Amino acid sequence: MATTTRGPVTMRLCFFSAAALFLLCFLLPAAVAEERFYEFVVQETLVKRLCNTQKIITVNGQFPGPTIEVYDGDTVAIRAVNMARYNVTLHWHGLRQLRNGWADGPEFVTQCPIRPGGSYTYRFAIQGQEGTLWWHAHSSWLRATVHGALLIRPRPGVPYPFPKPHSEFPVILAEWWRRDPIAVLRQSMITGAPPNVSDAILINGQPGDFLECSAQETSIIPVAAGETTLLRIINAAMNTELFVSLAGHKMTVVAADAMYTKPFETTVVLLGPGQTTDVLVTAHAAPGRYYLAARAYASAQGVPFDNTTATAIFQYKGGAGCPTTAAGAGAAGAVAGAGVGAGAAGGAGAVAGAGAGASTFNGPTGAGANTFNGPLGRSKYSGGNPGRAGPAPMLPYLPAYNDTNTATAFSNSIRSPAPVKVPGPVTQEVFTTVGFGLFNCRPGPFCQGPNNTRFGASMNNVSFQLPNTVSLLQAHYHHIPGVFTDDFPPMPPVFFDFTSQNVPRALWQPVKGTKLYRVKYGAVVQIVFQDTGIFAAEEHPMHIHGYHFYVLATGFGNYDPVRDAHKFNLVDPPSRNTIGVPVGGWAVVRFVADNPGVWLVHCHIDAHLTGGLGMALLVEDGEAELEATMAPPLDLPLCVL
Ligand SMILES: [Cu+2]
Repeated sequence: MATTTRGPVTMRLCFFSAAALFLLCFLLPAAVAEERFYEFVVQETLVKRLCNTQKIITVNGQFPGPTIEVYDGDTVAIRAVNMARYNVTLHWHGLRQLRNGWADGPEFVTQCPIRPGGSYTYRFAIQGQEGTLWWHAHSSWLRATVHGALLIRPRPGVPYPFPKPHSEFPVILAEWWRRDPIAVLRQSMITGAPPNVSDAILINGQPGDFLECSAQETSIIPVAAGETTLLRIINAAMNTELFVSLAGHKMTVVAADAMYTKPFETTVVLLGPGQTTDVLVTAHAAPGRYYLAARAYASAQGVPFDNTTATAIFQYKGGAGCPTTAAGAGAAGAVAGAGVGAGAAGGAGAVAGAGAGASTFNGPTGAGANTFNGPLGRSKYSGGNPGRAGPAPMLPYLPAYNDTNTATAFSNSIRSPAPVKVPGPVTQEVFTTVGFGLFNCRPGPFCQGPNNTRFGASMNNVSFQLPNTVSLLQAHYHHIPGVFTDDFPPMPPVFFDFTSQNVPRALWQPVKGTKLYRVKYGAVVQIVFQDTGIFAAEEHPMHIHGYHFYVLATGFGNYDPVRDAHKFNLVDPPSRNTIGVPVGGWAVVRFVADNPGVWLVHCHIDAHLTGGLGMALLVEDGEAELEATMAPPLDLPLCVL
């Protein structure tokens, strides 16, 4: 993928602005901010997984997709060219996109899709954010294979708030279907049944040693004894919350959702789809090979899930059982120790195939885009598996699929590193249920949900419907009537024992609508997400576009505003963009509405979003010029009205 760096933004400012800025330009180092350009070609690509060759949609032929590496303060332009046969949009998950919803990406929320043959350049600034984020398609189910890491490094000269790790490695978790994921979705849309569960969990594009035809391609994470590696873990899975464990090593959590956290040690990490977690691992075990494993946290009882275990190998350079030379004589593939050692500091780790017979692990290639090529480079490899060229790696402890205690303990450990100023008092409050619903239908082929229904989901009983002619943001900005209403209810239409396992059937059927909730610019917004027991209670990872929010409290059962207000953490709550609402429980989040526009709020489990588990906030403009949504870019994809 081509990456070029254009002139520093500060220099450009000098040309275009007046004397006051001129002085500023002298004071700021020229390299403080750069404009980075990427070209993302969305295209069909052949890949082999689970013994079969399939066509998937990728960016630039890579799966996982290219890594974007930028610095805080940079401006970024990503030209998306759609060479696939599906409509597509791209979303930059966790980026604030201040006043710039046009670059946010969710289809029919902030833009119409990029049609096949079309293109759109996403332009945005990184303003005061650093850490691990990711990007993904936000159209239909394309994000199953159209996703990648988005790494924001601190401004030059600004250190991490922890000792600089010797190396870094993205760990991208995903799901694989033996079929086209779009076909899986379509089948569900036709029949009304929930979509089929995936066939394998992936780590950096590979299922690992325990799935058929996969062991030879298992992802390797090369480490050097005594050195510390920063693992940037991203849950890009469509529908599965995942536990991640590493054999023989403790992990120290230092960030979540691109916000630093109070460091804590753990043996297991939990991530819902959409979430990221950075962990430091010091290689102080006996040199050798250790499995990094991921498998489901399936919080809903009696609901099918993908129960496979994905593995990668955390491999010491030159350790016992770790090949050190690139013998490459066809049979047992070798790991080139020299390549591993080179240039381990700084950039993201890169795994790239060396072609004929042997697999070589190239060290990080330094700054710039696309240093993580994932497994594609090794896909031709047909000899022995590097990961199997020695003693079997040690397997880590993994919690049981339904281990809610471990999930809760992990989530509750995440805190801001220092006391924060929690905004208050609250000026706008929304109490919303999040959960399933079942639409009654006439028994037949289009009524294949549980007990002759069509499967759905809702917030406050509204099952969210996207428009299909123009996006919500365009309708808002251009005052186009009839696209949405702004009457999303700030509380449920009926109060009941939300988390009971016996919610009366009369309450199971939601109402379809495109309802937005209007927020005053500058309002202090508090949202209580309340899970329901309708059909099944399940943990829902709720994501708010355009914002980070403080998570003041979570709990089980029904939220009680009097009792539970005492549980609010007003000292060091974590700041996140995606919060797992506990199964059969609730979560309270708070933020200042300082970003005007239309912002999707939704469950990041795509099967639930597809069912309608979403809504959108309409944050009004403030009074000042810099408090208003920017004008749309000229190349915003045309809508077919
Ligand atoms: Cu959900």
